[in-house]
Amino acid sequence: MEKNYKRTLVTCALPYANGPVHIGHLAGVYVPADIYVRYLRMRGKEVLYVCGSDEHGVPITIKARAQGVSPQDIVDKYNRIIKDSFSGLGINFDVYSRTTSKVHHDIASGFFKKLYDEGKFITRESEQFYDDEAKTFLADRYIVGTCPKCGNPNAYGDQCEKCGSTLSPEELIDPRSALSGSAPRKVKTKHWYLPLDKYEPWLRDWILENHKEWKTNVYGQCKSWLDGHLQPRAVSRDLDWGIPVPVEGAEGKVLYVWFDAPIGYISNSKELLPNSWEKWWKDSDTRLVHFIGKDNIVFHCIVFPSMLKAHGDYVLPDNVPANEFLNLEGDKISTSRNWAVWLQDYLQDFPGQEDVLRYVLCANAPETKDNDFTWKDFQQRNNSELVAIFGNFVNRAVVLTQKWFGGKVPGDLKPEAIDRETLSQIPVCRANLEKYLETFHFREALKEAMNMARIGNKYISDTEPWAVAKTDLDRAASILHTCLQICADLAIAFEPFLPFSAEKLRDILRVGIEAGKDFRRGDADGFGDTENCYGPMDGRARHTESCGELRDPMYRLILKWDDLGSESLLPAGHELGEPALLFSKIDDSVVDAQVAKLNATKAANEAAAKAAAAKEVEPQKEEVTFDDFGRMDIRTATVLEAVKVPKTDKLLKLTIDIGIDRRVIVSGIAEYYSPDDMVGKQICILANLKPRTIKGIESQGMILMAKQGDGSMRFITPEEAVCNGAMVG
Ligand code: B3M
Ligand code: ZN
Repeated sequence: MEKNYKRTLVTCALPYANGPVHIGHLAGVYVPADIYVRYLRMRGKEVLYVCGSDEHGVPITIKARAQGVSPQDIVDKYNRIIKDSFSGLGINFDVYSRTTSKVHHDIASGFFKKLYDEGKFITRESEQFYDDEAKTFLADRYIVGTCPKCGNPNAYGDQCEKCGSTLSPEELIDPRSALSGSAPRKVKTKHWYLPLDKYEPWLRDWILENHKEWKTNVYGQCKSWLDGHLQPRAVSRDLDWGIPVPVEGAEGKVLYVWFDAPIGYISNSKELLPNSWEKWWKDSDTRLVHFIGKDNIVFHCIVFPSMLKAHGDYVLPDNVPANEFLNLEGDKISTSRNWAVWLQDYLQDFPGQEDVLRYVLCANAPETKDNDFTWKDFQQRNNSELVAIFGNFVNRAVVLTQKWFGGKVPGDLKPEAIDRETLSQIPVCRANLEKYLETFHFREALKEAMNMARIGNKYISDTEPWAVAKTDLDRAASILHTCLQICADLAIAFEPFLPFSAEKLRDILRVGIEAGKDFRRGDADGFGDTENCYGPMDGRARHTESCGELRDPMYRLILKWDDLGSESLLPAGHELGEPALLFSKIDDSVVDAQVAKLNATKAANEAAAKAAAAKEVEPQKEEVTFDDFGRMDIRTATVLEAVKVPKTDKLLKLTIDIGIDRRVIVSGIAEYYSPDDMVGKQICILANLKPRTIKGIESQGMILMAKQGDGSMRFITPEEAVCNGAMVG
């Protein structure tokens, strides 16, 4: 089954251009993809690395309406923000285009038209909510009403944000249009469907028989979809934002966003490589790999492949290494609740520490199950792994070389067995590293890279060159010679994971790297602007390869992946650059500030939820006369004793002093107050309520409580202590 492909096309899920990117996206999709691409390129593979923004779909129109701008304004804004923040983290796609581009509209339209002409779709009529006032069909999100499950009066037609239930607009009680507020009516509409059921036998064979190597979470999800049997899927929508359905009689209809978005991978490739894109998409020697999050599995493993199969011209994905979700401090990341660490904020708050985030997100990647990001773990991994192991090792090796050998790699003057033994462990790590990277086990891969640093760190601690140098400089030379070889190994091995630090390390070692080739255009860098003129990524190496000239002769030493683990990467006499710290410690105050930011978010969310709940006030009751009111004996009282009523959750038995007597009232407040909270409290009661027996206890009156929309209750307490029995009125 292992095929020798000529080239690899790597795509990353196209982020919706309606909000910035957060750590969940990064850990799930973009960091692993970037590691993979960098690795393949270092190994000399031809790779095209494609992403861009997904700019259609209803949520974008909703955001635009909410802000009083056009959908185009929204996508223009976020396309740029997202692209810039990716690049701030060292994630530089060959192309980051957008699904509102002309090329994309043409390709997606043409794709639909071909399937349409060949009779690959079926049509179906259905009834859809229509807003007569706004004269438009309503997407599920544009219908609001009361949730049948929890009574939230503002549930959406696809979901209730209060109780989290998935809904259909038909289930809403008293549905109304979010556009005009009027009650929508059902109107017949026609749509095109891709009959996925017809592709089911083929999909079963293709995935379940021929792609058993897919990650278990991906394979498992596919299997359960297939076992549940597939239904035809609508590929059009009644909406005015999107790519118009290119057939007659389809006015007011656009391609469903999940039909056009994956075609964006093709369009973006064509936009970058107008003359040679087809070899990437139509030649069976191309290996297509989609990096996505788990919520996109069905679209990339079932729907899009069926579309590609129906079309017939294109290659199918060879692998779809989807990750699970990353949580944040124990809670699900949520854009609407602002429960996230946003990439742009991180880049601002942690300048120069881009790699720390890359490291932590990879070390914690939710590869097989959901995982949690915490700021404490972030700090801990930085301080006790990056700083204490990797950085500390490199720093000791380089500083001692400066001190004792004038900054030149010393010769291997007095070798001992431990040197060889130590170096011999590196190729073992390398073999594991490669195996893990090639099978999308990035966490394990990172551990192997880190093991190389651990090996170095242990070796330098065990051999103590700082002490040895004082008595045996030749032996110290051998030790540092060995250490520096490992430093060079690290500069290679970490390039895919921590490109900023790997580059810093190469500057310290004064070496370049053969990082492979990419397709980024940019004349300033000497790439040239023709599509076939692509050059290596690394600043130093680029210069050597594109024009044969060297910026600095010391960089003539170019490391390659294949050098990893060889025993003489840095020859004796090679002059090092300036020592510098690769990583720096992150103090408690820094992570505490981040946690405080999250706590503030949490508090704001809770307050907003309370305010929303409190607003759900009861309508006014029937009118009463002054006399009616005058018959109520409402007065102040003090709680003398409070005990829980046995075998109940909610009831407290209170003994109270009401000025005229002492009596017992049973009250359903145990959820909100404990008996201890109660004793000594001054409250208000309705004294002349006819006694009732509750759980065998006679209750003589009622305590007045403020009851909020969420059901929570609070006492009505005099502003300051008054005598018991004071009349309220
Ligand atoms: N726009 C991203 C998401 O579901 C979605 C991916 C499209 S990939 C073709 O978050
Ligand atoms: Zn609900």
